Amino acid sequence: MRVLILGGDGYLGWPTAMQFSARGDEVTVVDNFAKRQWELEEGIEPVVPIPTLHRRIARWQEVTGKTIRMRVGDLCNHRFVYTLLEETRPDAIVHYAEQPSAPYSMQSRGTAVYTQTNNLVGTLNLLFGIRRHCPGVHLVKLGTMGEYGTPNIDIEEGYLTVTHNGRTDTLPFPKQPGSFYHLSKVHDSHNIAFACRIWGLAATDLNQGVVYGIETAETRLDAGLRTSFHYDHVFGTVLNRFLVQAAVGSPLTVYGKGGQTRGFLNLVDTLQCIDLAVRHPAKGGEFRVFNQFTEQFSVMDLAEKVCAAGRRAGLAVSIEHLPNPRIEAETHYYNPRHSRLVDLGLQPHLLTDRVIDDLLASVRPHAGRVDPGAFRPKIRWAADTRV
Ligand code: USQ
Repeated sequence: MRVLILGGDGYLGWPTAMQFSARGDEVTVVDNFAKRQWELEEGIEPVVPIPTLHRRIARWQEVTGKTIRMRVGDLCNHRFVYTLLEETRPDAIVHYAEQPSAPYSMQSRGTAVYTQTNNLVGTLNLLFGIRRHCPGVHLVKLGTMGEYGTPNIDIEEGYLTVTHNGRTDTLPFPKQPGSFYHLSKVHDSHNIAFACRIWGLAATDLNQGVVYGIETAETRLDAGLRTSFHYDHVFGTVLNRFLVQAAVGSPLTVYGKGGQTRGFLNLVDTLQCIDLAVRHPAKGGEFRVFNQFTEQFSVMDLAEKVCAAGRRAGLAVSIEHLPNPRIEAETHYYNPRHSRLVDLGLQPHLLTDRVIDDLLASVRPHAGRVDPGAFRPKIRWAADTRV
């Protein structure tokens, strides 16, 4: 199968590319290295230095004998997208190539406009490129559980059947996202659903929860194949941040009460879900939605798990409740359905004590490189938001 991985230099994109290549698929990765520019802007670095994509691809070839092809370019340039699709003729496209940080999008008018322009225009160019050059391709698009927000009812997988004034229909589940980034994913979902409806394209929208973890079967093969792992207040996600904070003896930064509950999944399960979605494609005209996470936790549940793992490892770990820089419910109902990927065969790797101990052990050797100044949140949703 010919697979195109958009955003192939990133935390999820690079391990995904290696997994498909390892299984014998013909893989092309695409990136414009925008994330490396955002890191420079924010003055932050991944916990371990990440070699260039060129060097990682060369290393992959040395270690496995397999070839990953690369195209450098920006999806916001439609000519680049059209040429890419015309020349590679993919069977499946996995689309990660978006600005993924909620705090980054809430930093200023400029970063909000950039996030939505970058994410929406890139995806729109892709949809037009698919229609023109490969209308039969299966588009697997990374969305987010954050599209739904935290409604006071059960969250379904994409659609809700509603009876109103005696009539019944199945409609897109209502969306109440919590940042301009999460909103960009909602707008993308609408654009992709529309393209499926009017042009008969085939797409799977993966509403993914918060990912944690640093290693996959392929990153373990060689230190030069590592993926980018962030612990800073802009790109670091909550459990990854807590693990690094614990490793260096900094208090865990719980925002507000910590009752915020989200769906979570291990990086290795992200790869499993992508593989399942690609191997079981949506049909022409279908806009298929899966909720992609394996279990749910509150922020305090995670902080307590990391404290306990710290104790088992002989580390003194404490929790600090910081004023919440975000505007979000700190105690709320949360019950999203997530059975469609399990129906396809997903076998979850859950967050057991053993797993969390291994995660902590894998970040500890890098403690000397950590900048504790990157832990404290500096971007606020309101009040002093720069305009
Ligand atoms: N939080 C803390 N302390 C921290 C960091 C975060 O209490 O040090 C809290 C946040 O306030 C929030 C929750 O933890 O309530 C999750 O925050 P996060 O930064 O881990 O995740 P989020 O901003 O929601 O975004 C991340 C990814 C994004 C993806 C999303 C999935 O950056 O790309 O779409 O997770 S989901 O959350 O399900 O929407």
